[in-house]
Amino acid sequence: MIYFSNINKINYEGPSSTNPFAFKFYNPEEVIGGKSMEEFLRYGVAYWHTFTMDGSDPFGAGTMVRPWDKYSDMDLAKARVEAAFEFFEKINAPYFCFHDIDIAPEGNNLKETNENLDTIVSMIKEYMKDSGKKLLWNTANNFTHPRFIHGAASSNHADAFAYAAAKVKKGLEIGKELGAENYVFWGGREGYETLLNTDMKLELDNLARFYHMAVDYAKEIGFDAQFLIEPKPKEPTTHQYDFDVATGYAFLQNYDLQDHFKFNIEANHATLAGHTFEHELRYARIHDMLGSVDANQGDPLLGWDTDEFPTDLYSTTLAMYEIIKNGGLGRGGLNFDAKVRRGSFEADDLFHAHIAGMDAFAVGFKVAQKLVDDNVLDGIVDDRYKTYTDGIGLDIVNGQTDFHKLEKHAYGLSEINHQSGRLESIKATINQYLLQAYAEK
Ligand code: XLS
Ligand code: NI
Ligand code: NI
Repeated sequence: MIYFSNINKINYEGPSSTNPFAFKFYNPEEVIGGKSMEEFLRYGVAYWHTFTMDGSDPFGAGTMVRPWDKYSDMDLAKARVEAAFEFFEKINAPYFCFHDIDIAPEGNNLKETNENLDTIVSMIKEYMKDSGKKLLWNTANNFTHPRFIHGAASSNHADAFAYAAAKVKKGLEIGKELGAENYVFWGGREGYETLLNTDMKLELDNLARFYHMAVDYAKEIGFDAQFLIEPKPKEPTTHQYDFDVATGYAFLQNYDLQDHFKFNIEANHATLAGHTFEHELRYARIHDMLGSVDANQGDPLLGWDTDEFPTDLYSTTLAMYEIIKNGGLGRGGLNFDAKVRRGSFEADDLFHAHIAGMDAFAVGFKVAQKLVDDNVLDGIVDDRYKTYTDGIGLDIVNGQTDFHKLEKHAYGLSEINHQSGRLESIKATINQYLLQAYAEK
């Protein structure tokens, strides 16, 4: 069955196109910095936001009008697979991502749930074979069902821990079956509501035990995907243990897990943590821990994870700068963990939203590559830190000094010769690059 019958494959038509169903900037074949946009950006569609969610929010019922909604249960799950692959093809995204419960309904018990999953997974496998679309990552939803009321691997209840483990075990098997490039752990309820009833030490230890068992099981079944932790500071918990990249990295190091994981960085989670998107990318990159990206954006006027489609070109440029500096995302990609607004309820909006996001990162890629090629930011940074390239500065970075020598150096100083940080000039230059990238032609 065809679900988006009024829409053809979305093609690149260039910046001056007025066709709403065309890419203005995302040209899959265009080579930038030696890689095609398609190869480098590795776009992925999030199954949950695009095919599963209904637009409900804490204040109102679902609004989405979807051509597959006439079905229910397993028929609905199958219809969604058909619709999803039609969508991947038409939007021209090479990857997709899902949670277990996005693709198949839960049964009356774990066994039934897994049977439902098996049916849908074999269907997805066929569609993948025919279409060439690939699974960027899958994950287990260990937060929606009431059994995870107090968390999963960090639950106070051992049975919840076991149930979560069984779901991840199945998830790893599914990942292997479908050739997933990565496997994601987002700690939806891995945190606490209040310290008053929480054994933080036990919860952290258990979370680490859980991850170690997952690593062991993946090894046991020969599933070689990159494991990813997706940090988020809060929501739905008041404090989530993998608060941000720095916290997550310290956790991984504490528990000797750092060699088995990288990070999946989501823009809106970064801002919820009080960071910029590029801060999280930078922190991961300089520690060689940047694995993949959940591409979205928050609303500065709302305090929660609004998961909007990314349209802010300044942000996509600075994000792409980090990704280019990282040498790309390796096995990761740019997954649109983003949802259309509740008022954008028509099926066509799914296309408009993805076009907007794919175009926004394409612009970011092009502008950031130009910034790299012209050595704009590196030049500024090199100049700013030049005192570490000789004299006392070089001694500091080479570990050839101590407090005695530094004191002696300080005694000899009358004033410190600072230079301006030139923030306004730098921002103006970035604006210039943003506008010039498309003015040239
Ligand atoms: C929620 C998260 C979630 C993860 C996958 O805030 O972003 O969607 O990406 O569980
Ligand atoms: Ni996410
Ligand atoms: Ni999120």
